[in-house]
Amino acid sequence: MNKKRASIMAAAALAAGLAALAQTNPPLPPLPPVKTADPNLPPDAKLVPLAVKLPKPLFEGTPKNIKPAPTLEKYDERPRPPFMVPEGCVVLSLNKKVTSSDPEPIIGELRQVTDGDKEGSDGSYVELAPGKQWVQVDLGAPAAIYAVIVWHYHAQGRVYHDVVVQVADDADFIENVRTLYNNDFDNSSGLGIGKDLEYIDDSRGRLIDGKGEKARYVRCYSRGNTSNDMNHYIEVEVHGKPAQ
Ligand SMILES: [Ca+2]
Repeated sequence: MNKKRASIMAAAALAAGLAALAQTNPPLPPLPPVKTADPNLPPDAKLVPLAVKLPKPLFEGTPKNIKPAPTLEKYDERPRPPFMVPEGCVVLSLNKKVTSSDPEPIIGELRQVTDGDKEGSDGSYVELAPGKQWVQVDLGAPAAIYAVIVWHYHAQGRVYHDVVVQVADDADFIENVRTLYNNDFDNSSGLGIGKDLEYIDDSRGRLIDGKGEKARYVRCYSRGNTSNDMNHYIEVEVHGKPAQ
């Protein structure tokens, strides 16, 4: 094969490759709205999209350092779909009292978990000891909870393990404990087998449906992550309506 013919064939192969790429990767449509699964919503309830202020993203594209797994949700770069909740939801957690299984964090202070700063940079996250740890927000009074949004860490793609989010009537989590989210698929944290998927944390945080559960306390568990054994929290934001 002469040089000219080889270069024509290479160009044709490249064009065919690009065409195939364009065909297999059409722009994805926006994700449709998701409604809260509150079982007590009246059928005529007026729902509005939950307003969430997001921090600056610190990475783009699907993180390459995380291997796909059947227990891991496929990463989707598209904006989070509108989350539809009853009118009148507000942020209930701002500057509310935070306690933890690790009362003296390695980095940062517990109050940062509810200070409204969700940025991914150093200085905005709290680092807790390795292993199973939790942070807990006291809303100060019972409220109907419609969303718990958790930002663990988003300077780099990471999966936090055994993410369990619970609400309860009492600070010790003995009375009327309800689980909103649990992705501990092998019960390594001992809170029961979770059916939710693991996920890659990013600047959007993880929005967990509160389903209108009435509670005063919100507790978020984790047990290390794909980069190290530590536990990190940037912000836990609870949205809902103060109980009537
Ligand atoms: Ca914060």
